[in-house]
Amino acid sequence: MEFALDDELLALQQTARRFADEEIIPVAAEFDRTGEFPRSVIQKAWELGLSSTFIPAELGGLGLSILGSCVVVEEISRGCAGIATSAMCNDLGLSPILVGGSDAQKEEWLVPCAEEFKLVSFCLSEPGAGSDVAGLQLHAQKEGDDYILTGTKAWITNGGEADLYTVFATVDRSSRHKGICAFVVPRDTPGLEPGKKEDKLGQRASDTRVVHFDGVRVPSRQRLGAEGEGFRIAMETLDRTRPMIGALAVGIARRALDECLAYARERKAFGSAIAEFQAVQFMMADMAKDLEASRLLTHQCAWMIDKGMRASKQSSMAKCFSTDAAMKATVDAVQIFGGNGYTKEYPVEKLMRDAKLMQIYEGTNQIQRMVIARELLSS
Ligand code: COS
Repeated sequence: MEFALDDELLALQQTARRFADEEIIPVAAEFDRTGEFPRSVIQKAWELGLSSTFIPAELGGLGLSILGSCVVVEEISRGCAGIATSAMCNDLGLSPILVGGSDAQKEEWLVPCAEEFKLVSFCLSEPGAGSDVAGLQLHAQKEGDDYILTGTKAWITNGGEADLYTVFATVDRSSRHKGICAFVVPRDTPGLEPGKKEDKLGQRASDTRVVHFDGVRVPSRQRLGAEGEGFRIAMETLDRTRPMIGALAVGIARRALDECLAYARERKAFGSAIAEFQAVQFMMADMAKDLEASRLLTHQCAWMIDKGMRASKQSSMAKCFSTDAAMKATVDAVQIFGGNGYTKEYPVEKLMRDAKLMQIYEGTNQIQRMVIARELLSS
């Protein structure tokens, strides 16, 4: 069994690490404060090959493995999880085309995203259907050779910034998952309107909005897969992208540990550095062991997907374990920093706010436990 990354991935990891140190960490607090969208940072990440990493090489993309994408995302997230979420959202948004698109659709939609910088959104959640995907309501009315999309999506990352949206809608609400279809919808299609930007607790550099579809006409050649295949396409997409969320969480936890190690060596109490105290050492030891376990689960899952194996259970395990571990690590990081940790002068309160979202998006950690339990009971 080989745990080492190959030379190519090590070089990409170094590029991503340098990019996080030089281009993200210096600006992360300001984007967090203003909630402004860091378009130029994400564009630069794309130019360096650190975003839209899934597009196959034969279509002009990087053709990075899921493992490779996880290595990159961990580094970017160490810089800022909000910026990492925005950059990684392109792979989430493009995955339905990879999973369910024909060769002609892949050529039509993926090649332009490899050739120039574009942002992509994945429109699955709705105001009344976040966890219950089969209950989504956005209606796709067949009219001749077109579909007319009507309804609202919610919590859409890159919702106000994307050039391209992959959208899940139902032709028949009563048939639950069997009625769902996936569509590719360019931003300039009449009737597609992003709504108000959410004012979030954390990951404030990422753009999260409702997106309205008011009679959006979409030709059936923009439907991915057959009518009714949208649910499977959404699930297989999430199986592929949840390890990336695991990697994002590892990036946050690693930053929390690095910040704590530096602070605990400097900060004095009772006449010595607080790093001398077991109470502090044990918190940092837990952070380190949980982050190693998170990375191993995440990389194993990514490796399985790259080998073409079904990995729903491992994908949910990687997402759930790593994001819970990142939450605990960042809460403990604030504790180690004490009063300082609770102020915006130090970076750890942002890590804690950023980590919280990870237990919620791409399927809450309760949904992940449901998927794991179903897989256990059905085998
Ligand atoms: N891959 C392929 N097919 C899958 C699948 C997967 N990972 N998971 C389920 N399916 C199939 C099932 O096999 C079943 O197929 P049949 O019609 O042949 O029986 C069908 O899809 C329906 O599956 P299931 O009965 O499990 O669906 P449920 O409605 O019970 O819901 C959950 C499944 C809860 C897992 C799903 O709604 C979910 O993932 N929710 C969270 C959504 C999420 O992550 N949202 C975040 C949005 S992105 S920020």
